[in-house]
Amino acid sequence: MTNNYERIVILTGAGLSAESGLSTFRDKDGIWSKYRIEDVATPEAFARNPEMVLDFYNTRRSGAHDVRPNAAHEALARLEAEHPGSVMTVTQNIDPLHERAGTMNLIHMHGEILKALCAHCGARTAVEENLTVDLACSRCGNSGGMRPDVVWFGEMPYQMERIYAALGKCDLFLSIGTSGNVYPAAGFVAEAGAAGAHTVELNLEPSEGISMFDEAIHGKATEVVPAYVDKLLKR
Ligand code: BJW
Repeated sequence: MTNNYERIVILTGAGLSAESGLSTFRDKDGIWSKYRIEDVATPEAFARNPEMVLDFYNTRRSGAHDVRPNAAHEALARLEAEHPGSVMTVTQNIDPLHERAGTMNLIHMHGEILKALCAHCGARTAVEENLTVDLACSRCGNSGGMRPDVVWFGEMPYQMERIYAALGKCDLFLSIGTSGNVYPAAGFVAEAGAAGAHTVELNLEPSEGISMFDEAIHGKATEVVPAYVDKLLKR
């Protein structure tokens, strides 16, 4: 059998990076078991208590410096490099593990922990160190507005037009390591399915949207993703 998929779209979530040592959100010991969303992941939280929000992301940024991609990130980079058609990876993750594995055609729809966003002028800059409330923006000079470049609840995820255009044309959609709780990402399977794509979930356990997928493979990302990519590339 030949691999005749021409356009693949891959959606990834926190489960993909779990075996690299990064916490997921909704698992038993996940981030939302220790923090309340409304305290750290909304624009209102940042307006109310910027120190608390910056601390939350400063801790996660320091954890992102030395973190390494795992076998699942590497398999997806190999798929992009070796698949004869197009492969677009859309990640909800703010960590840099896809790019560290070598993925090039990548959209960080929920932003990037290693970037700062100036709420005053919209400048996006690389950031290695902690953000503080008195830090001034290198572009506009204003202080008080330097926030992590991440998409909080109630904010519009990035590059949605590009993502929906790709979903509307894809013939294979893979959803990997995401619980399917957060929209608009949770709705991508329906978009891809409506476009006629074959839809596959690869996750530790059935997600919220399991009934919408044509196929599901459950197991650890470092096991099921390389095996699936091998199968796809050998077809
Ligand atoms: C493994 C594994 C292993 C573990 N191997 N697998 C009512 C209905 C519908 C929508 C809404 C609604 N009310 C509000 C909304 C919209 C809202 C939303 O979806 N809310 C829901 C909670 C209901 N969405 C938004 O606000 C979004 N914006 C938006 O809709 O814009 C339009 C708009 C704008 C303005 C006004 C009106 C409309 C923005 C969402 C932003 C999400 N932000 C976060 C934080 C970002 C930064 C950060 O990282 O801190 O993004 S929340 C958090 O959840 C993070 C993640 O990207 C996101 C998704 O989580 P993910 O990746 O799925 O992780 P988990 O933990 O949930 O799942 C991990 C999975 O992996 C599990 O299934 C495990 O089993 C599995 N796993 N180990 C394989 N080893």
